[in-house]
Amino acid sequence: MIKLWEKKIKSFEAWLLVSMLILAGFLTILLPTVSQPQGYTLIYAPPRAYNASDWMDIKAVYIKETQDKLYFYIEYYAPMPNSSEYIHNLFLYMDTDRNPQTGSLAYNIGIDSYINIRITGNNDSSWANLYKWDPTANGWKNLRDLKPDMKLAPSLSYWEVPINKEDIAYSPTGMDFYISAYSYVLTITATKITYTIGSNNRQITVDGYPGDWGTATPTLSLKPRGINPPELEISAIYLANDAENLYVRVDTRGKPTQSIPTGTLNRELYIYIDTDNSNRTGYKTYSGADYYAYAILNTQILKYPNIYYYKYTGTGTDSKWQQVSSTP
Ligand SMILES: [Ca+2]
Ligand SMILES: [Ca+2]
Repeated sequence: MIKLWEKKIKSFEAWLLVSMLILAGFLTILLPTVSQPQGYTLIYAPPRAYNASDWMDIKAVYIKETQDKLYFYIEYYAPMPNSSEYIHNLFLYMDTDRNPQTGSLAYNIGIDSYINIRITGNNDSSWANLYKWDPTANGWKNLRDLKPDMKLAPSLSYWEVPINKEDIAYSPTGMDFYISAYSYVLTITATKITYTIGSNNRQITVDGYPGDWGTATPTLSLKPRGINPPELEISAIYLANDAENLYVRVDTRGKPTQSIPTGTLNRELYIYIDTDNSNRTGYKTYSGADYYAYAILNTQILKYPNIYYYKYTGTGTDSKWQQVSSTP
């Protein structure tokens, strides 16, 4: 009985240490939730990042210890939709000796090991690996495939991953860690559009308001695909030009979120343009594209839009591009 009690105290101390770098982790230990998974301790309940999408947001991180293993349990607000167009990618960095001088320094910790987990919504592409810092080679070594041991079912709203304490040289003094989580959705599949310069001459002011497009019919209308969340689904694309510019208007199914309180929401669009309408010039993989524009709208508390323009410099089969300009 006494032994058990001692063990419990020890592991409790370990959890306190583990949670040191995690904001609010210390407090939440004392406030277990009703839905807590069996045997786990809640170590982090992050603030809600993106209310528009439950499957993208992490709800809680739990940890469990046995004789030989540590288990991480990462819970989202909802399961991913069952499709290869949805992706979770997560990095769990661990400073297992709690020493910033050892390992790879990032996020203010000396990372000795990390876990990378990736899964698509229909589980057609997934991996889970444990990497360990190799001080001799000054690089990362893929130490273990964790996929066979972990729960990675796409219909679940959580991941459960065990790691051997021995693999990470875990000690009862605990560790510091940092979690970095990404969620992706493919908002439009590769789509080809033909536009003839002069077929839609317009005076367009690029301000986000569609009034100057008049009653133009879309160059391309897309069937509803039920993308979650709807604001990340493209519903129509319009093209127009004046003497100087080609204009692209992209409509989304839902109203775009203006700002999010934490984390980052990126909308990215690649437009490959075959300006001479010839497959014999440009990049053959993209129908002879001679240029491309990469547009990003980065939404945090504020918005940071930017477009980068690239010119093809390769010989047709190699992906060689040179940036020619950029504009906000
Ligand atoms: Ca370290
Ligand atoms: Ca071309």
